[in-house]
Amino acid sequence: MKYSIWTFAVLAAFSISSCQSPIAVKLDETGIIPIPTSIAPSSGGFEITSNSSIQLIGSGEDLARVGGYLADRLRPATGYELPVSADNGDLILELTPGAASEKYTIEISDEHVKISSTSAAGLYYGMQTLIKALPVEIENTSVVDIDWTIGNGKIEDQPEFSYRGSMLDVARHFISLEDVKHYIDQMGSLKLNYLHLHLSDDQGWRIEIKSWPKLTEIGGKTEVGGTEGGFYSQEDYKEIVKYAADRFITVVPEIDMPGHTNAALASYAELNPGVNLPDGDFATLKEGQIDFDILDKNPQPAELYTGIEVGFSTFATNKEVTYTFVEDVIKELVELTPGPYIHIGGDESHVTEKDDYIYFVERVQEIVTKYGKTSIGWDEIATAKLVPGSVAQFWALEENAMLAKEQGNQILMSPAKRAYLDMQYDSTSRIGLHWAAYIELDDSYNWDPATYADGINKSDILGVEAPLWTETITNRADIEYMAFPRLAALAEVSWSSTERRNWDDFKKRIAMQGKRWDISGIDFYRSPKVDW
Ligand code: TNX
Repeated sequence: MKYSIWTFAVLAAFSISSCQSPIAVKLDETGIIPIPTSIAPSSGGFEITSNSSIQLIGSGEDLARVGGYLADRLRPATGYELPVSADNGDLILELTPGAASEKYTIEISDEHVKISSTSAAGLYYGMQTLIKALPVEIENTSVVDIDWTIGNGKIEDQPEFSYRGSMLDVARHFISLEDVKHYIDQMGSLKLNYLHLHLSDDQGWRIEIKSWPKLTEIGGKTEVGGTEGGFYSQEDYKEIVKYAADRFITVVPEIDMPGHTNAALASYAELNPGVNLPDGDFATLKEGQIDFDILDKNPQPAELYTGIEVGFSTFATNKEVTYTFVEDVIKELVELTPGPYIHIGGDESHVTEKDDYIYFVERVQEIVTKYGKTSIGWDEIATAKLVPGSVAQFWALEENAMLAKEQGNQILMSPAKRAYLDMQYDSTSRIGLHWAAYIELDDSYNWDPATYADGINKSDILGVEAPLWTETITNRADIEYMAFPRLAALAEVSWSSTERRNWDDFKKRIAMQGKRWDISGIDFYRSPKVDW
């Protein structure tokens, strides 16, 4: 067969031009989640090649760490060396002067990709965006032979809310250190920045407290269903805090009280009110039938509880030992927790008298303040007088959110009907609860925190958090099935403005994200609302 000179000329011209500007998916047609503030595509594209390298402009440990993450994310699938240095490179991370903010910019041209921000956190978020602008094959852990191209253009991005969180309930079913780290990785890739750990509940106490060792010896032994529980040693907890902090995620530890405390009540008899509430029927006892004084002095420890009912336990709010205990616990937690918040729970204390509840919440807030931290509590705490700056986490009652607002306090938005990751998708979901709602993917996406509750506006809101309660969740597969894809939807609710968000567009992007999850072995729920 003979080729004319023209065939070669055309081929040569094509390969020269494709070498200068490779064919790339347009920047605004990639599957970036959360959707950035603005994406301005331009013609042409950038290609990562075997000659590429990463340049760090600026100084500091955090910058070097982000540079390392970028190399770690790119090396396995490209197979390229991608050296990291301060000298030169076509993949540039630049720390710019100015007040640290989470805002970042990415410029992509034929010659280079440059991510700039005034903070390492901003560069980290820019890096996450860059990864999602690359072909999905980048998620592979072994070499894939394709062109690693990105469309040219400019991305400018900054978050809508400063608190973008998720909660893991490690009390109902204990979650291993490894699985928590895996979850933190996913959070980081979605630009979430607060991990709330629900460390104690009726079914388990999961954090070592050296001054009250029976909390974990006894209270940590079991979990829902009666299987073996577990707890984090202080060293384990520090490891979680560090792993999260390295990914710009702040840990918020929660000790739920005065209700949801059966595990502590089983560990220490003296924390119990006079009568053993889970067994004794307090309401039906009549005067003279029981000597309250004697019982008050000799309370029995509660039995360990492995069911999933709520609202039956309470600390003795009228005894000083309770406050000594709470102070010891908070003191140790504060020493382990560099972040600003301590979560004091406060939900569903159905067997605590209203006045006792208010007295308790107010005293515990004072203890948190004394140790230099800010308290967060479930929305019921707004029925008490809130310390200035403390936060009410809205989950159920709008009137409680209003009480917080009226006191001048901010609200963290976790409406159960939208943000709860433990709610079933529909009646066929293999696990999950549905007391608040069935939450399909579009339900978790299509809401606006700033208009969700009457009277609660954008300026009243600290941010958004997606809680994963674990009554029905026992392992990593269960976590993934409930959290993904909804966590990605909620990450976009917390990061991206309402104006930028669009369900039809999200549907396309989440389908691309699904391909990434498939490659990295994350077994997400294949919502029928999406063409995966
Ligand atoms: C309500 S939300 C609770 C939790 C349960 C959850 C299950 C909240 C503050 N309290 O104790 O685990 O429902 O969906």
